[in-house]
Amino acid sequence: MSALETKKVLEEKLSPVVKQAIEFSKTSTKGRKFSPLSPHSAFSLIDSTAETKQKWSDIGLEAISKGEVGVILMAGGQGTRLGSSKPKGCYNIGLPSNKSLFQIQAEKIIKVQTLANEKHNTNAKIYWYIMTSKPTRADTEQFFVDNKYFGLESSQVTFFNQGTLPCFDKNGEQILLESTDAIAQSPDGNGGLYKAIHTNGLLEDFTNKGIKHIHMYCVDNVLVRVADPVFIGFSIDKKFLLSTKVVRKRDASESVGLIVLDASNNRPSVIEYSEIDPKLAEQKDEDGLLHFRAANIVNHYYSVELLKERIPKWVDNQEFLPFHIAYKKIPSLNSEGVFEKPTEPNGIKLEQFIFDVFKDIENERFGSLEVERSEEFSPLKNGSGAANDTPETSVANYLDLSTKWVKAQGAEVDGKVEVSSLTSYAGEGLESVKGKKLENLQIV
Ligand code: UD2
Repeated sequence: MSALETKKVLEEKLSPVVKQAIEFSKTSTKGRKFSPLSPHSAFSLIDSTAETKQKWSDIGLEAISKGEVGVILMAGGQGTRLGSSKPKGCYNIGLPSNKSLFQIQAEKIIKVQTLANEKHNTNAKIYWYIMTSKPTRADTEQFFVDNKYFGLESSQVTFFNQGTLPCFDKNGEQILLESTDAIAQSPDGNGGLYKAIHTNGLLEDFTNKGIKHIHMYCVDNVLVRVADPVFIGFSIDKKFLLSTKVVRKRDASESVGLIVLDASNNRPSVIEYSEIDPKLAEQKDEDGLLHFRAANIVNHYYSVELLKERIPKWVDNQEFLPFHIAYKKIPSLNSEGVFEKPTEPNGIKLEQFIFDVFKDIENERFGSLEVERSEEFSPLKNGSGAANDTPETSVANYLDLSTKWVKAQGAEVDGKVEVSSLTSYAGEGLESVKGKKLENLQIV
């Protein structure tokens, strides 16, 4: 089919839905009622006892030792705000070790796999499924090959591509043309994960490998605990089908989604930062805390059982994965048919949001676990010099956590140190630094 025929067919099919998405983006939370999640769904690691954490960690490590845990990394984002030409995972944030986000995360997997196998005298593998988009696939795969998979076996890593969606003009009527024989397209958002799992046959792969539990996270968090046994153990212990990690929202304007209960269907929901009514974001309790403060950090647990049962229903279904719009500068043919790179937003990119399926989960099977931001969340979103979420804040938060860990073990530190993920997963196993004097920016 020619580009013009494709354009016509897709316009007829999608234009009404895109117009709905435009209307939704204008009204989204207005007139809707929300409340914080109820206590039987929302737990806090900050308020949990050491025994509870140990219990969850043991359950998670046992699942890993049985080879039942797989990891999905979402790495299809183009990192536009960061201004990097390479995929975000390749980015060297500036640690003393010069490790990239991909290397830090690969080493987390190696470490937690070792901890589980040493504890259970097994030789299990954690399989890592990395979702890329067309723009990030080649560079990502080459980076792993060049770095010999950072010590993982290449058979442990599977790359798979997410889908694309056509770009529309600003009123949702016409699909833009990238050239006379191609329509303009962009990655279909992190909600494209479910379709990508489906079209790439990953559910069969999970079954063949005996994987029952999936930890899904996003690439741009330098503190992420990949395949976190505590989180996986929590979800297994509570028999949740889907659970999400949250941190306390930094301030009303932080660019994070909010986990809430939607009164319209009494189901869990996430209100994205780009679609929330500022009044709702700024609402405070008597104690001065934000009323809505459970910040989504794109860090979810899924049971494979849930994915098998529900993905066929979710995919290509606007009820569960509606389009969200973003006005963007889209290089395309102008009205005279001449290719141009606009300086102002000239069209709409469509995205699906991974958390829009939360409403399909029965409340008693949905869990939320609040974790300590300083230990688990430091997003890399913006280039150097921005107010927050930059390479500098990522490095500072990583080094602060490492330094806290070694000081807790009785080391003396002249400045800050970097603890490698191969040395310690979450602050454990650092007894050897007791009584030692560590130099500034030393790698432990
Ligand atoms: C995301 C969350 C937001 C909050 C914030 C925290 C969504 C929709 N929004 O906002 O609620 O949790 O992160 O940091 O999840 N990605 C893909 N394919 C795509 C688009 C994104 O794989 O087509 C990945 C991307 O590589 C990253 C993650 O999704 O790993 C989130 O990236 P983002 O930049 O889309 O999300 P952001 O920061 O706007």
